[in-house]
Amino acid sequence: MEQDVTIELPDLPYAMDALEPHLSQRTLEFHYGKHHRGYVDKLNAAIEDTDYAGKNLEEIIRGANRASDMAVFNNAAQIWNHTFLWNSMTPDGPGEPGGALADAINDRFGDLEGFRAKFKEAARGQFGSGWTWLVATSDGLDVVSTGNAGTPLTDEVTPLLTLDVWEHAYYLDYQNQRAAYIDTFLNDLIHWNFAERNFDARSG
Ligand code: MN3
Repeated sequence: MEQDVTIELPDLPYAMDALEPHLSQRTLEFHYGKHHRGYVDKLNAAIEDTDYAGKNLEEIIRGANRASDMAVFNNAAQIWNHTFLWNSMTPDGPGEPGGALADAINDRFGDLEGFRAKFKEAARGQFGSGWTWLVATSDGLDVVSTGNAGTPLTDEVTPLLTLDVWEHAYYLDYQNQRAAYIDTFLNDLIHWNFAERNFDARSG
């Protein structure tokens, strides 16, 4: 019998060219259209006829991580991380954080510039491939990085924003200039309303 539930590639929340001139249509065509879609195709192939089939993405990530099933975990986490990435950026940026999140940023980082400096340092310092995140913990905010497909979804924190620092995320537009790509994210693309919604909805 065919599985009626498979993991699907979510739509991009904007058009392929919507983040220009900061990120090109060509980057999104590859990054969303090839890389993100590729993780979906690989995960669906990997979970076919297994106990993972029919589970949702978060269940697969949490279950696979504990079982050390790395191929399933890596593809599932990359799908989740990329969907979170697209939502962490907006063509209507940059804007500024508001509400309780703005207060939490000031408490933890001094001000918005302090947050940007901390995030940039972490994203530049991530060796090789990975992700940098703004997360809410039980004591406030933190900036963390995860290697490869790592995701804070498996930790006791609430992800608020992420930036993909794999080279495939920026190479077509910025070549090896990761710092310039990070600055563009921080200054032009961050979707603060998305972070605020995640912060206000946190459970801890
Ligand atoms: Mn990527």
